Amino acid sequence: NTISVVGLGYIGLPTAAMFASRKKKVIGVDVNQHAVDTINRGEIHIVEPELDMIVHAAVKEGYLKATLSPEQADAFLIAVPTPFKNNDSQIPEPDLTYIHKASEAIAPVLKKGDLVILESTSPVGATEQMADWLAAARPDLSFPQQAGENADVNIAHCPERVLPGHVVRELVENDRVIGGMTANCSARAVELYKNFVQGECVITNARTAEMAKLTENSCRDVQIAFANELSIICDKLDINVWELISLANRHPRINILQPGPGVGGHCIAVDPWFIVSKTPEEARIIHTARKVNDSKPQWVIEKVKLAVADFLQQNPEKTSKDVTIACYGLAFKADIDDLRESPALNIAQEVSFLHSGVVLSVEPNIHILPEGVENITLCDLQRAMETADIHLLLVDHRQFRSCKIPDGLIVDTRGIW
Ligand code: SAJ
Repeated sequence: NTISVVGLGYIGLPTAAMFASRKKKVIGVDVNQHAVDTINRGEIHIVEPELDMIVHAAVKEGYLKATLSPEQADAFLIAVPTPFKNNDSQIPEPDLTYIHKASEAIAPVLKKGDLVILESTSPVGATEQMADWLAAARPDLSFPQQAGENADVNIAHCPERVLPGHVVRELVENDRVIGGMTANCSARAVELYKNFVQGECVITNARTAEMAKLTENSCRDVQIAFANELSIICDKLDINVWELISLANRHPRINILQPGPGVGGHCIAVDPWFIVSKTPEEARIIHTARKVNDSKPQWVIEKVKLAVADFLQQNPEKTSKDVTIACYGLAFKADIDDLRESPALNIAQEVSFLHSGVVLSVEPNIHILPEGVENITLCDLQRAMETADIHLLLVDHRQFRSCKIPDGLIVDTRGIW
């Protein structure tokens, strides 16, 4: 049987490659011509360890091909983005346009007996919504929301839960949550994933599967918010928050996470809003956690302003134009090169914008800044350490953990210096 994966990004492409590596015929579909061409040459357009070799072999052996428009298959996996709507609402709302477009794209080639799986992280109800879109486009076929177990097409939600940088291993080893719209939908989805998943495939319904994924990332966001709030409280009370946390974590039932400059990436800072926008009255802790984490960068910027004021008080012959600030780390977390939704990058840009003196940024994982990233002057670690008056540590990259602590005023958002 043939499997079609719609959306060949960070999740879709590795998933397509895993099926193909198990000698399944896979048709990858993407709207991006560049992605399609790159994959058909046996190359990849994203950064993920080990993936290039798997895609190369799958394309060469003829198990994987990419196209712009869907073709007939027996199973369709939808792995498209679910961003926010572009409105000014206080509570960002999920935008299901890509799921809608993917449903309309596959509808013409759907046939009786097919399985459609939604993998994109989605608000509760999105799988039922997708089923309604498919039903509207194909009135000649029956779907589980009308026909239950007698439906012509089976539908399930199986959220991805892999950690960027470890996708190839985690796709195989992680347990999968399988939320079918009916028992038969779940059973068919399990059978499909068992082609390469060695973890357990645990069955539930579609709504619970949607909520499970959002819950995992919201739980982490709330825990990080607790650590970030503690860091602000401790700063006021003149207590070292990292010492405090390591002491509290000696309790057998306490495990506090680490404070930082804010929460970044395209998952933890996004998914909790999918819960808050659905249930704004009820989701109080989840909403507050988002606000606590989102306000942390501003707090860090205020700390930098105070450091500049301290420096000028100690060096009355200087003005703020004479003060050099070095920012250490731009990525959204340690030891990666991903700048998307990075609080470190935002802070470094804002400091460069506000400060009248020189602002240098050190990012050992990036040699050339991606297009569109402005207000950043890259500098090597050694030179930044030697020339800056104020050192702002934003990411706990291994290079910063192992170097000597610089002289001068330090604002350390990660507690490693
Ligand atoms: N962070 C802290 N303090 C901590 C831990 C993290 O400030 O103690 C910050 C990081 O610096 C980063 C952000 O949180 O800015 C998120 O990093 P992360 O490592 O917690 O998570 P992601 O975004 O790389 O991946 C998460 C994972 N989810 C969970 O761990 C529950 C991953 O398994 C998911 O597949 C992924 O989201 C996703 O795609 O949803």
